[in-house]
Amino acid sequence: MAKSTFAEQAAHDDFSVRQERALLVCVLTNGKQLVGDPLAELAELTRSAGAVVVDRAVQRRRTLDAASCVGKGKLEEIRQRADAADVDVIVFDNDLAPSQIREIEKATQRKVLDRSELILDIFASRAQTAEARLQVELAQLEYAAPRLRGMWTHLERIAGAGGGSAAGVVGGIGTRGPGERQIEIDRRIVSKRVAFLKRKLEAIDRRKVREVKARKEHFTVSLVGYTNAGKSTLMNALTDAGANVEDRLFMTLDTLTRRWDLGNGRHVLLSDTIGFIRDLPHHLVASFHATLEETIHADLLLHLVDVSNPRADEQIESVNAVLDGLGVGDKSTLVLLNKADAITDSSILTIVQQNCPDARLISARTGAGLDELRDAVDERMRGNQRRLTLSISARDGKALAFLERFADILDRQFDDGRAILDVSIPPRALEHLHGMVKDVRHISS
Ligand SMILES: Nc1nc2c(ncn2[C@@H]2O[C@H](COP(=O)(O)OP(=O)(O)OP(=O)(O)O)[C@@H](O)[C@H]2O)c(=O)[nH]1
Ligand SMILES: [Mg+2]
Repeated sequence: MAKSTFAEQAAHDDFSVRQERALLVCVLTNGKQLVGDPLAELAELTRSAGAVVVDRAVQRRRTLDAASCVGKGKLEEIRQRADAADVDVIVFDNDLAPSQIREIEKATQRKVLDRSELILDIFASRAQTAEARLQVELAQLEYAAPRLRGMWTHLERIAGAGGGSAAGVVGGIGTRGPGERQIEIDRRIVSKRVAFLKRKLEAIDRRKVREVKARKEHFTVSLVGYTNAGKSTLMNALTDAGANVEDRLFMTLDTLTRRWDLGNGRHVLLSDTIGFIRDLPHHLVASFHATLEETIHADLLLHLVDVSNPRADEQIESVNAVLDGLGVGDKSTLVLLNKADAITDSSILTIVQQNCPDARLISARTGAGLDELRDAVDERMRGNQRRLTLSISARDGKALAFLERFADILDRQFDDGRAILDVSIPPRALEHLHGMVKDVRHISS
């Protein structure tokens, strides 16, 4: 009796906390260099999506198989291994065409996902804010749209085969069967929803642009980097942001901006945002444009690298590619080699340092290198400042208060109702001052 209750309970527990069991597959084509475990990142992504990795298969081929990515023999081996390990889902590191997914699903009788779908799935499960949810939904629908066609082509074919005289003529009269109608309906629903989401996101984008512009008198610094590099940990070490930190990919999906006091009366605004990854699905980058607004307009980027990761060098390249895609590849950047406390293979550090000689070694966890980082940011900010003498009305309290806040006042004198100020001022603040006060006079510059 007790035994059966226990068994029932166990079965119930198993059901209620059941994580999908995943088999990972990667096809390496010739010319692709192998650094470390080729499935390490896919395993992390799978774990971050909430599934458990139970088996892995790697195949080397000259080219990818057009029909099923892996060859026929490997496909049969995958089917057997999926049966043996009671696998629910097969995840491919390679991006798959809809027809390839269908082919592999048919052969293995399992759900098949590719890397982009897995990333979209993680984003969907992490999206907390209304904005992030809209952004993920748009990316998912845009990714799904071409697959919709794929999903229904078998019905098109069935309808075509039974289409009397037009049978076999692609796109002929006989193809307008129920499948075709269903595709039209689905496409209409998807495209209406996509248009709706785009309109909403454009409005959010415009609001974000206004918000970012409103901060333009501040020097703004944005953390960027590969997912899991430690951006939120650094944000928390430098400010009181209280950002969520976890050893999972894509923990952060929004942007958090906080004041970072540089310890000498000066401060900057620091933003922590979404992490990047190799081959980030481009729909995601496009729909997360509003979230990346701070990064796009930042004065300085801090590119954080997890230098304890064997693929640190590759990850730098991937982040640079996303930054180029956002049009900020040539923005002023400091490269920070994070997790200095966790380095086990110093050859990785050597390679990265050769490629990025100006990079600084830090640890967001232990705080090592953070004082030097503060000084370096302060230097960048001040390097950016202009030294000049201004004359404004001594009665303009608002302008004087603004200068106290956003400029370094090196000397001040009053003469005939005017304040003559020797200042070191960021260009943005000077621009803002001119918008605020009509009679600012530059005495020297
Ligand atoms: N050993 C060590 N671990 C660190 C350091 N910085 C961050 N971590 C760990 O790395 C993991 C990821 O940290 P996060 O700060 O969430 O990374 P992130 O870059 O914000 O990641 P996403 O938001 O997912 O893109 C966590 O487990 C952190 O504790 C460090 O300097 N040393
Ligand atoms: Mg984060």
